[in-house]
Amino acid sequence: GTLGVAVIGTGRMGADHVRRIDEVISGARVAAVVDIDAERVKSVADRIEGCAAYTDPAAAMAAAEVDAVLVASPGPAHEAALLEAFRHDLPVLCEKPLTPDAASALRVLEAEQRLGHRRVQVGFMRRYDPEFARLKELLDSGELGRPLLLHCRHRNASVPSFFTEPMLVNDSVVHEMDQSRWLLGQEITAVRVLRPRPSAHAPAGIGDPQLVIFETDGGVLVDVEIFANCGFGYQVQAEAVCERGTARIGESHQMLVNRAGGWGGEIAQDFVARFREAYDRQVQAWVDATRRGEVQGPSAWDGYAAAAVCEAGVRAQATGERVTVELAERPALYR
Ligand code: ISE
Repeated sequence: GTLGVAVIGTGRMGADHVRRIDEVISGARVAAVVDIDAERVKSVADRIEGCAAYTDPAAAMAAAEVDAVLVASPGPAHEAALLEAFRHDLPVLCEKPLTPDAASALRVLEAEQRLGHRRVQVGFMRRYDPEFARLKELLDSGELGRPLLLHCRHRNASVPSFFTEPMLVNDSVVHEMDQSRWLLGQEITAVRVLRPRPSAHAPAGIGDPQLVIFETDGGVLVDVEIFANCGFGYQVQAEAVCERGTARIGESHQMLVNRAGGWGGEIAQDFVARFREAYDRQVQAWVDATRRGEVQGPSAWDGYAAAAVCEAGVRAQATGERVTVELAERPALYR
């Protein structure tokens, strides 16, 4: 039957997932919404037929109508929500990050292994973006030979006032960590952060932009331009440089407009717009797999590996030094 989903967190991302499940996705419905803001969560629930409002995730997960959980609360609240979902043995789509640091991510891994089966898909939605999926297919084909370099650009038009310099790594570049691991099928072994003279428009307390360099266990060098306040739009681009050719994504100009005296295209202004199709495909794939009793996509191990690289990245950012990444042994459940 239809999957009853409890969405935890009705902020920017959670509210967009509520809309997506209610209006776009087939096979699921929003059976419950959870937020500490009682007013906000009630106003969200009131707009959806048969949806109950909660301020306590545990109460929502205990409800008979809830078959699965989508965690879209702030990163520090993810561990408690995931452990509670495991207590009810519920499938979870957990927005990135799995958890903000390696130690808490390992606690989630250990708890999931005690269940004896995977329950978590992590919301690294770029894997579901058509352009990234095509790039992965091309690299996997071996047609261009071995990847040597991966150039990435991650530009935000602007970031919220609460954004901090470590969030550039933990909240933004975390996507390039997962996409690099996924595209290359390799682990990240070291991180460096280099800084140009900051933009005059850099947000307070943030050296903006920054250049983050990953080394991988396959010998590839990844460079990531992270630009929090580029001012002109939201752009995510990647170029793989291989032995026999290169492949570049994120350049598509959907619509070119000619008008008096000139021509031009549009640029998305935020990630919700730029990755709308990726989010739709990610959540639909999660609902379909869950209804088949399967778990697919980025696992809690991928969430842990990203958390470990984030910790190294924040240290590299603060010290200006090359910081190595030490990962725990990869458990059998995630091989
Ligand atoms: C945000 O949290 C995201 O996940 C977006 O994908 C990213 O582009 C943005 O920089 C983050 O703040």
